[in-house]
Amino acid sequence: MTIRFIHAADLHLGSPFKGFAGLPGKISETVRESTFTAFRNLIDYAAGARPDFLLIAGDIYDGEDRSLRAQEQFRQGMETLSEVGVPVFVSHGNHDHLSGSWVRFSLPENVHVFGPEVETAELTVRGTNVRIHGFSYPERHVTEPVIGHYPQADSDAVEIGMLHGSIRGDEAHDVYAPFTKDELLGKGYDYWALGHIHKRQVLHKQPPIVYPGSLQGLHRKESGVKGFYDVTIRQGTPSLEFIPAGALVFGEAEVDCSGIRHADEWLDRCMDQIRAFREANGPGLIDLLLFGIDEQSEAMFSDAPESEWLEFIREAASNDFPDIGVHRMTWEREAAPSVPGGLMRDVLDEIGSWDMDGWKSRLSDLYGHRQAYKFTGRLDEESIREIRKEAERLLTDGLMKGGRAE
Ligand SMILES: [Mn+2]
Repeated sequence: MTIRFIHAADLHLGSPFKGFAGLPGKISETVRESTFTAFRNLIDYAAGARPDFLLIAGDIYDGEDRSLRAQEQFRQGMETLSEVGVPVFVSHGNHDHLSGSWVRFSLPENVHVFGPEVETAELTVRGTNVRIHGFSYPERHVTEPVIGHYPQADSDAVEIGMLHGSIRGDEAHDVYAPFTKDELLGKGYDYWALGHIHKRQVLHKQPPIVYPGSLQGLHRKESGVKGFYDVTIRQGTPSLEFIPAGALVFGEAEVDCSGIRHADEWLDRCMDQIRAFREANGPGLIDLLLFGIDEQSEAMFSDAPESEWLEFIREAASNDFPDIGVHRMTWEREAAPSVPGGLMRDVLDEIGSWDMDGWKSRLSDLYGHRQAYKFTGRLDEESIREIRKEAERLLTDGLMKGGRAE
C-alpha cells in the first residue's frame, strides 16, 4: 500500500511586497509576481507528478479580501488539477479566514474546502481508505486550541491532520490554534500537514509533523529556498522530498572591503559575491553586507552618499544579472567612536532615552500615512529596532565626519 501526496502551505497569493519600490527594471516585476509564479510552479509540478491528492494548509491568500486576481489564478490552478484528476484539500488560515468579505468564485469539484469546525474528508486511493481531518479559520484570531476537536485515528485508514497554527509557548509567533507535539502524536495519525510558520521544519520524523514553510519568501527575513513537500507513505513508512518552487530567493552576501581604494575594485568584489549567490540560489534579492572596512575604504565610501552607492551597485547588478536585485546594503563599521559634544551627541542621547512606545508615537505620523504606507510597510518592533540602529549610525557617522550626516 503506497500513497503519494503533496503538502504545501502559506502561498500568500497577492502579497503586495511593500518596500521594494526602488528596485530597477525587471526584478521589481519578478518580485511583485513571485507568489503567483511560485503557485504556478506548484501546479505544474502536481499536474506532472499526478499525486493521489494535494494538501494546502492555510493562507492561500495574503489578504482576507482575497483579490480577484489571486482568486482567479487559484481557480485556474484548481481547474488544471481537476483536468488531470488530482483532488485538493484546502484549509484557510488567519490570513484568508472565512469572515473576510470577498467576491466568491466557484471552484471545481476536485477541491474540498474545510469548514469552520474540524471535519473529516474521506477518499479511497487504490483500495486504501484515507481520512483527512481539518478546519478553516472562521475568523482572523483563533487563539484557543482546536486540537481537542480532532478525532482519534481509526486503525484501518491512512489518517492525515491538517492544522494551521503554532506550538504552544512559541513566543516568536502569534499563538494561533496552539498545540503541543505530544497532542498531535496522541491522535495516532500518519502525517500532520501544518501551516502558519513560514520557516520550513520537520518537527517529528515518524510520523512526520511538518511545516513546509511559505511557498515563496515574502520578505528578507524569509530567506533561503522555498517550496513544498512531495510525500510518499509506503507500507506505513514515510519519505519526504522537498521541491523548490519560489520565483526568487531572499538572501545575504558579504563583501570584504579591506584594502579597497577605488570604486571599481569595490564593484568587482560585489559582483563576485553576487555571481556566487546567483549560481547557488538562482534569481534573488540580496542584502549586501560590507565588512572589513578600513581607513582607506572608509575614506572612499565617505566621498559619496550611501544612497548613491546603493544605486550604483543596483544598476551594475541589473545589467549583468537581470534577475538579481540588491535590496539593501549595510556598512559594518566598528563600534561608535567616543567623540563628545555637539548637537549630534545631544540627539543621540535623546533618542537613546526613547523606549518602544516612544519610538512608536514619534513614527506614527509617517507610518500611519496612507500614501507613505506603500513604501514603509508595517511598523513592528523589528522595524523599530532597525530604524533606531540606522538613526544611531547616521548620527555617529555625522559625528565622525564633523557634522555632515548623509
Ligand atoms: Mn502565513
